[in-house]
Formats: sequence, C-alpha cells, structure tokens
Amino acid sequence: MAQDVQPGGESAQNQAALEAAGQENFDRIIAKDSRIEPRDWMPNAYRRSLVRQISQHAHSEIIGMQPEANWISRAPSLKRKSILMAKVQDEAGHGLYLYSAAETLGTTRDEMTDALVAGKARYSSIFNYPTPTWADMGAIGWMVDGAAICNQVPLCRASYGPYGRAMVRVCKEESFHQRQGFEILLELANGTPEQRVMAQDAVNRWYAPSLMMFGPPDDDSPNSKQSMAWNIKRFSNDELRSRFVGMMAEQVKVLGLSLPDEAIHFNEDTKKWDHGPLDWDEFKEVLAGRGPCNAQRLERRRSAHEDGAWVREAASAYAAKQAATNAQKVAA
Ligand code: FAQ
Repeated sequence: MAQDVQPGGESAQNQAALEAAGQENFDRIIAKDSRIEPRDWMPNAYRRSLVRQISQHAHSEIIGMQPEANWISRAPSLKRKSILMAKVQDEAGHGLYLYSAAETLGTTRDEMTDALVAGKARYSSIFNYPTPTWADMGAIGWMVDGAAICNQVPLCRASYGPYGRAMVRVCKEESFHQRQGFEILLELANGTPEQRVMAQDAVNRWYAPSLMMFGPPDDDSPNSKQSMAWNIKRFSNDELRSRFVGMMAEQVKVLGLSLPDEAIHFNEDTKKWDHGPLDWDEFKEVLAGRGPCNAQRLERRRSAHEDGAWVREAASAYAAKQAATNAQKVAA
C-alpha cells in the first residue's frame, strides 16, 4: 500500500534525522571532554549561552578600559604611563579576540555593539566603580585582574574551541597585568605614610566588588549548572571566589596591607577559604544600571562609538574599493 506522505514531510524527517545525529555527535564530544568547533552542530541553547557569556566578556574588556584610561595622563612617571597604556591596549585586544570568538557563533559584532550602546547588554559589575586615586591602578591590577585570572584560567578548557583558545592568550596577558598592579601597591605600601594610607584605602574599596565579579552565590546562579554540564564553566561561582580569597589572603601579607574582612579563614572541614557576607543588594543595583559609574561608562562608550563612525565608514569604503579592484583583475 502506498505510504501517505505529507507535503514537506520527507524533508522534515531528514531534518529530524540530521538533528538527532548532530545531537549525538555533540553529546559524544562533550562526554569525551573534547572541543566543539564553529562548524559542528550544536544545540541552540548552547549557542545562545555562549554568545551571552562571550559577548558580555568582550563588553567587559572594552568598558574595562575606561577606569584605567582615566589615569594614563596622570600616572606618576613616563614609565608608569607607558606600562598603563600598554595594559589598556591589551584589554582592547582581549575584547577583539572575544568579539571574534562570538562572531563564529553567528552573531555579528555590530549586533553585539548595538546591544551594548543601547544599554541592553551586560558587562562586568566591577567596571562601574570609580578610580579616584593612583592606588586604584594598583588595586585594579592586583585584585580585578587577579579575579579575572582565577575565573578565566579554567575557561581555557571551555568546550567551545574559539573561546578556550582566546582565553589562553588573554590569561597570559592578565598575569602580567596582575603583577604590575601588585608592584604599584607594593611600592605605595612601602612609601610615605600618605601613600600607604592611599594603598590601603584602594584595597578596602575594591575588595568586595572584586569578590562580586565571580557572580551571584551558587544558589542564586541560574546559568551555572547547565554551563558546567556543557563544560563551559568548570567551577562554580562560589568555588572560584573562595580560591581567589585564599590567593589574596596570602599575597596581602607580602604587601604588608590588610583585607577589610575579618571573617577570612581557611575552613578545615570544607578545605575552602571562607569570607564575610557580601552586599548582594548592591550587586543587583549595579547590574540594574544603578551603580556609581554605570551612566558615565555607558555614555563614554556611546560617544566613542559615534566618534568612531567615520573610521568604520572609511574602512568599509576601502574594503569595497579593494573588492571591486580585485574583481576587475579576475575578470581581465
Ligand atoms: N557582572 O547565572 P550566573 C576582566 C550576571 S573581564 C555583571 O552566575 P554565569 C578583565 C550573569 O551574566 C571581567 N553581570 O551567570 C579586565 C547572568 O545574567 P544573564 C569579565 C554578572 O554566566 C581587567 C546573571 O548575572 N569576565 O576583568 C556578573 O553562569 C581589568 C546570573 O549569573 C567575564 O566575563 C558580574 N560580575 O556566570 C579588563 C568572564 N556576574 O547573562 C579591564 C566570563 C553574573 O543571565 C581591566 N564570564 N552576572 O542575563 C563568566 O565566567 C560568567 O559569565 C560569570 C557569571 C562568572 C561572570
């Protein structure tokens, strides 16, 4: 008896078979702890989650240039100026690797940038705090880049190939950034009494925001479980935060400064570092766009984007001209 085939039914069946084979291959790659590459089939939710995380990460690097760029012209010596300028340029480079990694997932850089300048995209909470003194450059390097390293070294093993590979280079540069920040603080901590006070004040102000960089507590982290099942994240937010506290608790002794948290201790039962409570209401306020510098950071990014419009237009016109010349050469 002839089978009753619905119009389009055969291609729908083929599609379903392709999806099933794709899912099977994807699951096998994840189970082997191997890598997904841009042309591999991947579930839409995996793609969306990666675009979410990688684009936020890219935006953080770009917005993260602002608090430090603020000090390039005021750094205390030519040497300090050039080191800081190189660091800020590195952050721009990190943003570009990350936008490129996100583009391999099918989202254009223009789409990501538009979301950022429209105030619809997230970027790290940490960059919404002010940098009133030179010691803030030390605290950002030591604590913010230090937290970034703790968080990002495991991301070098992220299951999505382009993201993991970008992270390898980013982490090498962040390690240099952390040391330069530590060295700024070390010099201030061993300087005049006023410099020492300035260093301690910066450490006090950046401590809690840098712990919040790791994201909400595990019980309040909606993305962690799935991200860990997909081998994007390797450790939970609290695990990484605890590791970071342990790292700082040791290094602060070398600086001869202190961390503004008397609850810090190594918990022998859990074998983890514990710390005092954090103000998660403040974190939520910053994420909602109401942190101390959110409006300023976004406005600066918007105006820089508008000011750069002529560069993008010129680059597009040049690319079109080159393409036309090449096409003529091929035709001739
Ligand atoms: N700020 O469910 P989870 C740097 C959001 S780069 C703002 O736990 P997830 C270098 C989160 O997106 C710093 N939003 O989320 C540098 C989610 O919202 P969504 C950036 C945050 O993804 C140094 C919601 O809360 N680093 O510092 C934050 O599993 C110096 C629920 O959270 C990265 O982006 C936050 N702190 O874990 C540059 C690293 N935390 O998306 C210049 C890559 C959480 O559902 C100068 N990203 N949220 O709307 C990650 O590792 C993860 O995405 C986490 C969050 C750990 C940030």
